[in-house]
Amino acid sequence: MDYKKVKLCRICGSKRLRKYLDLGKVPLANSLVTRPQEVKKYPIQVLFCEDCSLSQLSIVVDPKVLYTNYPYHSSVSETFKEHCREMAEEINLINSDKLKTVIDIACNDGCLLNEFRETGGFFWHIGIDPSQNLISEAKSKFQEVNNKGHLDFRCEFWSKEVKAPRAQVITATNVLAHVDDVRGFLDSVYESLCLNKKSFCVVEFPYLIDLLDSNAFDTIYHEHLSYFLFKPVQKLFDMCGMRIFKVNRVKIHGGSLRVYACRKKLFRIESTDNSTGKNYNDKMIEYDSTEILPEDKSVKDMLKLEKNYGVYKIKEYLKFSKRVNKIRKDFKSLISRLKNKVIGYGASAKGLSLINYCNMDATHIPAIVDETPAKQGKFTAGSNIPIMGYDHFTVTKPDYIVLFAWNFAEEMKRKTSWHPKSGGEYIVAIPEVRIE
Ligand code: DWN
Repeated sequence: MDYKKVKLCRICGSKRLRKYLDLGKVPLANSLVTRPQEVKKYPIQVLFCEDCSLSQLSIVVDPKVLYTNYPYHSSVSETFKEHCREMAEEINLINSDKLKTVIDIACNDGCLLNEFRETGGFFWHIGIDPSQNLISEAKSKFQEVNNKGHLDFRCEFWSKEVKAPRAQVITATNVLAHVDDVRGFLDSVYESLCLNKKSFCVVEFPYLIDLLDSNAFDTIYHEHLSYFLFKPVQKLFDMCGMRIFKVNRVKIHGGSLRVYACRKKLFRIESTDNSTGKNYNDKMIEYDSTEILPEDKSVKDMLKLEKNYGVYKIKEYLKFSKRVNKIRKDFKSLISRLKNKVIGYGASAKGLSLINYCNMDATHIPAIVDETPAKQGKFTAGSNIPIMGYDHFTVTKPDYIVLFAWNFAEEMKRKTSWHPKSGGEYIVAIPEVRIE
């Protein structure tokens, strides 16, 4: 069996898990195939923890199956690159050390570390990712030793067993939601943060309130094991000896949270005997990290916002589940009506999940254009839709383009600015089915 069932909440250990969404059985979104074929399907159900309010999938697929060869390349999107640049700049403002080590967990193709290299001072940066194909590419693109520093890549899962050096900054974007043992993951972050400096980690993940607000049920698939609110995440960091001192809402991927956290206790060395010039009596003094990284107002504001939303009770989620059913019906009927006139744009995991949730295939969507070379020439899993390069637009000149990566709609419309001029239009399914 390449998956296991979830019996206890992965944050608080509660057994009180209630199902609020069932999307049937679907293939793994990113397991693209080289020719049309039947593939294995796995259940998709979401459970709500009545004790800590974490939403989580009912099963965990073996991560080696999901990530050993991973076709998603984050730097295909210019918008994501800009996002990484802004993030690196914000982090450099909080820790302006000229010499620092940054570890990027789940570094994908090295997009974020490249921005640190370009915006920071001297460095020894390390990217860690379990996907062999991505690490090989990142190494050939970026690995270097020069007079400014050393950028290094390692193929490994970040887990409680990982052996990593200490770092002033640890970043983890779009990975916490993919992890089953979240406590082991954060315990290793804790171990790797420097003891006595302004050291912190920055963790970014899709925000459940944005998912509910925009009906983004297509972002619910086997890679995303958890759907986070701020409160359970704060509890999780606390359980791992850390404290969130700042949180931002950011627009990326349809709405995410960026949390900044540090060790609750730090250490400084105090010399008790200056007369001998020796350090025998030096002492490690423990102190509270709020002295150097005080809590920002954003932390209390975020808790207040969530409380007002009513997302600590299952009622909101049951309403969401009804909205999902309507979108599935509307999308299938619109595409069935226009089926000979559409081409998809972005073979995103969310798009391929949507297609499967609506029981569609190549008779509905004849092709999907994607600019990731690793996806081109392949077929979507289960729905067997061919994935084509950008040139396919020029050949087919579709009347309608379905934006399967609605989170990058602006960028995709910019890249197809010829399209409306030829009389065509765009279709999106999120937050509701519409032609725009
Ligand atoms: O957490 C995850 C996130 C952040 O990214 C993953 N589990 C997997 C992945 O999800 P996704 O595949 O839904 O992500 P995107 O970034 O919405 O996918 C966009 C797709 O569209 C990519 O295959 C790249 C492609 N694309 C393109 O061809 N031209 C994207 C843009 C912006 C473009 O201009």
